Amino acid sequence: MRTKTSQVFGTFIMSAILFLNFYGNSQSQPLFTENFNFPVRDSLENIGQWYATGPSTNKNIKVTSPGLVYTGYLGSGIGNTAFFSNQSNGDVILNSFPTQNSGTVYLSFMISVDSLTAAATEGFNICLDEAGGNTNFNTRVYIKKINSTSFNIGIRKYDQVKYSPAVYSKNTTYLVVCSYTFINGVSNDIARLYVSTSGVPATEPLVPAAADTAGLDVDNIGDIILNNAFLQTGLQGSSVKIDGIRIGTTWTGTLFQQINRQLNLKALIQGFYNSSTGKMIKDTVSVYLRYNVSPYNIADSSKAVLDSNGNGSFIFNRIGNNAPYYMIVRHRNTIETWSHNTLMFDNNVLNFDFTPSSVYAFGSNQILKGSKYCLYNGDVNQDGIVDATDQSETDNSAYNALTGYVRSDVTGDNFVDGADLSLVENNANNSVSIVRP
Ligand SMILES: [Ca+2]
Ligand SMILES: [Ca+2]
Ligand SMILES: [Ca+2]
Ligand SMILES: [Ca+2]
Repeated sequence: MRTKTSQVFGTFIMSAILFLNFYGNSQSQPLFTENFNFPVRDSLENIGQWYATGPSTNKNIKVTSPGLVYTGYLGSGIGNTAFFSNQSNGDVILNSFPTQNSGTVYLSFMISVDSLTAAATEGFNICLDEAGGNTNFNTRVYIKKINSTSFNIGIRKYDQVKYSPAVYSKNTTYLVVCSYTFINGVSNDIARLYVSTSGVPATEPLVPAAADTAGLDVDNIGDIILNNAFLQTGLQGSSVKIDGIRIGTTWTGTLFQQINRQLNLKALIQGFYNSSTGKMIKDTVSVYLRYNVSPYNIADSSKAVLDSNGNGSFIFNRIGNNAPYYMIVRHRNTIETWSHNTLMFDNNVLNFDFTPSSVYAFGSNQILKGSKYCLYNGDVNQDGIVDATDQSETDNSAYNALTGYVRSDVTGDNFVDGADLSLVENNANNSVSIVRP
């Protein structure tokens, strides 16, 4: 009996631990992140799933460079930032995330107020909102001008603003966390505000900077709104930057967990691929995501192994969905190869296969082996071209019968010999080199 009881109890404990692990992990990944990790734009509309709600005007929320920096924050120093000029009839734009109607929704971001005009009073540039067509602009984070260089920060759940007494300065980047907690019962949900001037609190502070329960509760939260309209904000003509937006359902998940966006890539490396067996010698490659305009800044990178079928999964978490990037493959002796066009993650996933046609590489820069297109290799010194320098290094390595994981092994068999030299010579004769925009 005793044994049986402890077994049952043990099984229960294990199940509980497994359940908590699974539940904990699935709960902790953020619902939404936005680092504005794409080129400077005159309007934030129509990229990254941001779109205008209400009339679209030329009083845009812009994307400007550089992004905001706040030491220790996951959203710090990535890409660019949203810039608000607080115009008359300015744009109101919206993005969506999985709808929540219980627990707490956390929203964190960096904010820098760069100017406060003579006419400015108090207003807001960011808030949460009900999912779908209902707009109630809940959980607004307010700025109230004290004078031209200082301000207060407040929170408004639904119809009145509660300010923290702390005084903040312009041209300084602060970390703001606000939250909305659903509570059973009528008109009792709570919106809370936390502001950090340095560091990122590891756990939710016991006392918020300000909190508000006044007014109606919302049915759910599923949208985030950015607001450039001073008729609603009262910050007319003032300059504000907001960056590194993160939304989640726990404090630690929002501030310390990543959304993993996964590229499922298939690519074959010329010398590593055997067209008679249809298999490739597996090896590590790096994938870079670059902006779609010159100078094609690197937005993110990831390293993984391409397996014997040429398949690999690469995780990114600095970029977002529905923004265009060139995808670039690099490998110890492969010619850097760019995707034929820009690509976008959708719902945190991107699938891409270079092998069915040469055209999937920019400039059709691939070579056919059997029925598959492969990335050219032989660029031993990784300078972007296969030429006499690569030949010379491979020749030396072959002469010395070099073994192991070396860059002049372009066939991937951990040995440098005539086969490697032959491939490098062929590609050098054909002046194989990077083709890129
Ligand atoms: Ca940014
Ligand atoms: Ca309630
Ligand atoms: Ca070279
Ligand atoms: Ca070899």
